[in-house]
Amino acid sequence: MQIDKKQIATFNKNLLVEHKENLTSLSKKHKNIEQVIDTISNYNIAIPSWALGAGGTRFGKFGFGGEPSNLEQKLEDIGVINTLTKSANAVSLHIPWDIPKDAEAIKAKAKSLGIQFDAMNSNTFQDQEGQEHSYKFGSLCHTDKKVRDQAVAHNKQVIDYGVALGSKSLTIWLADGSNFPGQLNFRRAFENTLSSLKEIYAHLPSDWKLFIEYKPYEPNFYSMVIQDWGTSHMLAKDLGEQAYTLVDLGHHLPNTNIEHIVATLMTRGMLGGFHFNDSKYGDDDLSVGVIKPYQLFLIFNELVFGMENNSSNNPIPAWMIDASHNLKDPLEDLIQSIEAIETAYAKALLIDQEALESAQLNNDVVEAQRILQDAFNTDVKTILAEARLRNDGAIDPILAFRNLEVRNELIKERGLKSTATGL
Ligand code: PSV
Ligand code: MN
Ligand code: MN
Repeated sequence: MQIDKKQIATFNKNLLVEHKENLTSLSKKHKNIEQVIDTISNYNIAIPSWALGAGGTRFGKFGFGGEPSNLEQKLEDIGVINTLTKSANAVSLHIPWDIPKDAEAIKAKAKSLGIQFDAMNSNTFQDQEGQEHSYKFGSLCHTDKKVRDQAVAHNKQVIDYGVALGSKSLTIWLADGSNFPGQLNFRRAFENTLSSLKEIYAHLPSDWKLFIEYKPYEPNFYSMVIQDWGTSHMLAKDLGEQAYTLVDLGHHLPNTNIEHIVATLMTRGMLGGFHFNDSKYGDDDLSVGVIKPYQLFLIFNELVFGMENNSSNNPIPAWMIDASHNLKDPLEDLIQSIEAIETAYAKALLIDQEALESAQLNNDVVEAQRILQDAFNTDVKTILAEARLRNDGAIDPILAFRNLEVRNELIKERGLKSTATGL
């Protein structure tokens, strides 16, 4: 299914007058509104190929019907999200769930939909059919060199798939760790992981980046080999200039100050990418912004500051959503996540950085808080809508999705029982 410009323009018509009125009144209140609209209208977030079906839980999956059952259909779904939001022009693929059997054809399909290939993801946390060695006791960290070699070879193959598609980065998330004290020698596991990563890194084309995720627990509940940003940072430093730390919001223990981690990594030019999600308890259990929107705003405050004061040459981070679960329509869910990310970004862009710096230099704590909260409490819906409108997107993408009956159309096209690969 594809939505065309005309359908969106017809949908927008009814909302246009009110939208323009809102924009005029907002422009009177904020002097840098044009700049914020411009930044948001150029902002894109990659969609994970594993979040387009019902999933995200190891318990029940309750299908929606019309799920994409191959990579081409996944690209079409991202095309729908992008046509509505104009903020999702990239896909992040997971191998072997989404092996591009005919890379040229997949590339052409993606191009026709205006979609690029963001970071590739490898999978050494599940055993695949026909695989010689098991990852039951780890992959890159494994005590047995044969298992490590197999996991390294898989990652190299993922890079090769990515090269064929025009991707420029590989994200590695490892489930490696231990469930019981004594099971694993921490130092040996770390060294094995480092030497495996070195082999993968050696296979990386010179214009690629390697992103290393960290996670404190799950699926291992006693120790994870790459448990925190410090470990990821150490590994990246040992590998070389093309390796970076990737921050996944859900991969922190409760109350961790993630914005502080972001600032610290950017100080050293080591923040490579982001996985957005939200959680009440842990990992990527919920859509972005549903639990801690203020935290997300504070993170974006650091990102905005870091991108504007970039003496460490931190690259623009790779932005990606990493959340999926089994209640909402996955496409509506992703649209809501995109809106939450852009809301936090737009609010952070409204912060009066000069005033904040002066409050900080004067140790005026009350004023600093007021500046942040003034920006946070601004309603930026109109800014987001205007950014979309200027790119021929929908003023209200969820409403458009529903008015155009996208899910019904997908069910008509693909049937009620189609299911997507993924978590
Ligand atoms: C598992 O925690 C996980 O959510 C990681 O964050 C990865 O990025 C993702 O799965 C896909 O492998
Ligand atoms: Mn992740
Ligand atoms: Mn995760």
